[in-house]
Amino acid sequence: MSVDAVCVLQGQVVSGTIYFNQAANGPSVTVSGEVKGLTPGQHGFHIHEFGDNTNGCTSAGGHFNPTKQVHGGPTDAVRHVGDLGNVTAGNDGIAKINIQDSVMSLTGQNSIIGRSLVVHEGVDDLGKGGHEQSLTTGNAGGRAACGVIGIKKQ
Ligand SMILES: [Cu+2]
Ligand SMILES: [Zn+2]
Repeated sequence: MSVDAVCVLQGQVVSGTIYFNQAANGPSVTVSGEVKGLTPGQHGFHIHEFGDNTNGCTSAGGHFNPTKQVHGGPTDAVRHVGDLGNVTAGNDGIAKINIQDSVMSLTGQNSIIGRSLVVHEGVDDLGKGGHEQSLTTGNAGGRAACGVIGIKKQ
């Protein structure tokens, strides 16, 4: 049995639907789907700690970080579990997502189910920007849209 999850991203102008799949005991999570309404270019894309949208995307908290590391890029050894880097929108404002990640999971300690997915207004510098927020948020700016990751109906 594989595990399937889904997140409906909702913001003022940005929206999208993102799917997560992991084979039974599989080593990685496949993240796929589409985000629309973005400005062209790169946008930070992270799992945040809480599946709480009571105060909009703000109440999702910081990046999901059960291992207490500093912020990084998805291919870095040192990163938050929630760090998926950037997604890139074309001139049509659409970003097509197809990511494989072997740090986060849909089961166990690093499970992202019940947490939030956030897409940002700006670029995630992957911890390398030298800004005071680089090592916590990647200095990716405001939260353009968010949604709670839930178990998908089969
Ligand atoms: Cu974020
Ligand atoms: Zn992070």
